[in-house]
Amino acid sequence: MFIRKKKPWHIPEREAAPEQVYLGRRRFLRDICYLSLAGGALLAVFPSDAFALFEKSGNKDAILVPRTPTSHLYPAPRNGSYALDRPLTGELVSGTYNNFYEFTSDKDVWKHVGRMEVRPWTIEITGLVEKPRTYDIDQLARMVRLEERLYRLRCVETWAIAVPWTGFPMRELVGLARPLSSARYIRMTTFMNPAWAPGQRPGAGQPWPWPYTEGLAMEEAVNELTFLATGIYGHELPRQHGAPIRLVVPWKYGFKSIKSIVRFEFTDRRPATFWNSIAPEVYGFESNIDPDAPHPWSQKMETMLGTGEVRPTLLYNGYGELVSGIYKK
Ligand SMILES: Nc1nc2c(c(=O)[nH]1)N[C@H]1C(S)=C(S)[C@@H](COP(=O)(O)O)O[C@H]1N2
Ligand SMILES: [Mo]
Repeated sequence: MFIRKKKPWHIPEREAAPEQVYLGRRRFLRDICYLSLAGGALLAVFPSDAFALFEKSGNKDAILVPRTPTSHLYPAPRNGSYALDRPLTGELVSGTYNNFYEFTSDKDVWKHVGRMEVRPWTIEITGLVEKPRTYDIDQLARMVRLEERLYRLRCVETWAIAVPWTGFPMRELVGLARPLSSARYIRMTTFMNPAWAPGQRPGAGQPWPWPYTEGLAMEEAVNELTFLATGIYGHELPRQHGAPIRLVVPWKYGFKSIKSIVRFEFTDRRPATFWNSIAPEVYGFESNIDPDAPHPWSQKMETMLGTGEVRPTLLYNGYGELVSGIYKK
């Protein structure tokens, strides 16, 4: 993410179908064959075309949905309050172009997550709370009311998606924790497991500050938009999207939406976060989406994955009505 490559997410406009069109397996094999024949040359000269070809071919194996003790909770009823201004991104598109640096710094995360085990999975609630406790993920999923919401997600790299998440508002988790009045921030942490995650092994590229951490101010955490997702597209999260539970804060750049969370720590200090410690001038703690804020590369436009549609980026990603009040003080 730090070093920008050529725009590999740019997918030609001609692929206009908003909903995923699944082509047959034979077609996929043929395309893959072309891909490996044309191989490196094609990728080197026409990275975007090669990528579009791969996605169109529809590798269903890319989307592995874990079966768990709470699979029957999906699909959850949709909360219609969160309408989209654009078509949904196809499942194979958003599930084959991901950021998850624990596994790889390339976008084909789905090929690298096979060792990750999503059960058993516990979530620790700790720090400045009345009710510190460790929850089993399935216990927690039964305690809350799961719902589906359509949200946009905008990566600071300038690609964007629009997807149906399943989960529950983070304020429900805050309610379970009962923060003390001294708690001002929540620090979230992703798993640390080099046996699953090659990116966390010693000598894997940059000396990154694992585990991945992120943080929100308490007022942000209890905003109605702030969502903890356990599912997407009407089923549980595939690993590449951050199974079994990840944050979704759609008015902030995508890196704030931390994946595969194991701990929520309530604290009185603004926590250090993964990308902010690596490059504070590029990845601010707040990182609200703002097309006009000074940034090393322009944030004015965004490209929808799958269709390649280029759209102007909106302040707070278009969610200002719900969140701008937090910042006007
Ligand atoms: N633990 C962890 N969470 C993470 C990341 C990561 O590398 N590790 N990448 C972030 C970035 S940069 C983005 S844009 C979103 C992408 O979410 P998606 O792959 O589900 O679309 O996840 C965010 N959450
Ligand atoms: Mo991102």
